[in-house]
Amino acid sequence: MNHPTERTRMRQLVALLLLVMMLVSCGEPASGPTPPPAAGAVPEDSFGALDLVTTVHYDPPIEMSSVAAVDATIKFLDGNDIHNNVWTRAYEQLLGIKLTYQWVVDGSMYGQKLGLSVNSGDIPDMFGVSAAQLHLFHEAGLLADLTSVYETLASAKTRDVLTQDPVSLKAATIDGKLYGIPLTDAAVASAPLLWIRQDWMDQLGIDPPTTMADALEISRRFTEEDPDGNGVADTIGLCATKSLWGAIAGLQGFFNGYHAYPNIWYERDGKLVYGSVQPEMRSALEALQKMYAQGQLDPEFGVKDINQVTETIAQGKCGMEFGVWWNPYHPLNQSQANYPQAFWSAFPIPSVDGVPAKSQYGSAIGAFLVVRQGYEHPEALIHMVNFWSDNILGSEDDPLRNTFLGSIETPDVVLYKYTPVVLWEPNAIINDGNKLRDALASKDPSGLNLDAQWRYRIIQAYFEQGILEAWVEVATNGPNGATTILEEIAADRGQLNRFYGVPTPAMAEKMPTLDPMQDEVITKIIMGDPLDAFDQFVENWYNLGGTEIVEEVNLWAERNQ
Ligand SMILES: [Ca+2]
Repeated sequence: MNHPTERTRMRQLVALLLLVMMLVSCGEPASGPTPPPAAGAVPEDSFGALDLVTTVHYDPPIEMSSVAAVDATIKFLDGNDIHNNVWTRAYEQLLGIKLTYQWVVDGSMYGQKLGLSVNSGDIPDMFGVSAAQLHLFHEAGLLADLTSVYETLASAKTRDVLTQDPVSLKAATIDGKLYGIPLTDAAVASAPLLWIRQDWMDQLGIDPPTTMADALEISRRFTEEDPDGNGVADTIGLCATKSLWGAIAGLQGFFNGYHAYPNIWYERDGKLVYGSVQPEMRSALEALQKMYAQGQLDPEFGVKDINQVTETIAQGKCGMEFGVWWNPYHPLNQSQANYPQAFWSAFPIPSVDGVPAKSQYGSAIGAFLVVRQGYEHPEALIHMVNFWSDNILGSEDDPLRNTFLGSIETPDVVLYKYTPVVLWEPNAIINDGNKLRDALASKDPSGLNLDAQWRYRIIQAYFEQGILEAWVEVATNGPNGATTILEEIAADRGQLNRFYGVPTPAMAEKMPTLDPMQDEVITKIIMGDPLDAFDQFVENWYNLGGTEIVEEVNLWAERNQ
């Protein structure tokens, strides 16, 4: 056993590391002190000392104009700004591309400002667009066809990252031609899992759930059998928010246990159907209604927002929630802060029958990089993407990562925010978790990058020194952690939203009415309205525009196979 003061120091260190990593992984700049200013102006870049891969060097250099969204929270090292930073210098020195920004605005103003620029004919050579803008600008004939430059110049790693998510290139393809580079991210990260208070299960001698019947029984026992042992009936089985859906205490994971997929489109009998109006919804609603009637949901869930549910979790009153893989970082960490033994374990969504349940998720593609029609070097964008993919993605080289992404010692300076060319690997969370687990199993962290080595130390601190705060890293990336479930979901236990286009005309017009109608009916049924209200809702949904939306979505699917 360690000396108490040493344990305290270790506990503080773990808390600090978790905080720092959370800031880094969220990309949220910290509000901490700014680093001491460096002497002189812009520090010398040490590109020559790095083992960098490039696929072009324009000589003489070419010009490329762009536009940038830079929020007030983004910090720069001394002497740097958006026009002169490690990324602009790397593009110029290493690739021969002089990247300049015609204007720079706050992220919230970007879409509007871009629309004004384009309308006035002032179109940058390369820029970021939303899915709607991609289609709009394409229809106006403003965008370069990137099909052949992508096919001939994209590096193996670029192709890999752009095909890990099967819909990302499709989302940038119009009439068979590629008009943008999708800015990829981890789609599976939004897939729901079931989080359960492991310490309560242990207290009551409960085995892990495999069926929804098991999950419902756990909910009942958490409500009726005083799992926190305080002699008061003050706990509920399942947390939910008034908004019903979301990454924290959302109910979509519960519905998935009944093979129901609210709010997404999936294939059934050769057609795309809307999950919210399928018959499987009814059995899930029936189960939730029963749980509510028996006090297993918060009686006031219909008015509680995410902050109030977070408070319920922090107070140690809630035993289960359907959420995403990172929930231990927030908000589940708060129950451990108040109850040191609190430990939440992730489980795959249990199934109502013998068929494994699938977690629903949607494409993570929200934006694309495009090139102006008529720009002399459309291929330059592909070389910039290659530079990112070949050097940054999967790199275990700490000096390289520190140079281009940011150093963990100055977490408020997030260097990759200075370039528009940022693609994350859809499978990175899974791969990183597996590397970490391999290192833990062999007790050999030497092959891990700095960030992973810190995670390794945090998990070791939990098992070897009993530092309970470290449970969050154990529950996510430790043995049997949440990221192992993401791997199953990515393989064959996921239900991907098959509609990834811009909203169809009827969708744009009718969904703003249909969505609130749906949520109101669901909330009321859970709180006791007759189940027949669901059948009435389905009829209304089709009559009030749903029929038209289904037709349009299936026409879209035929054109986008
Ligand atoms: Ca109690």
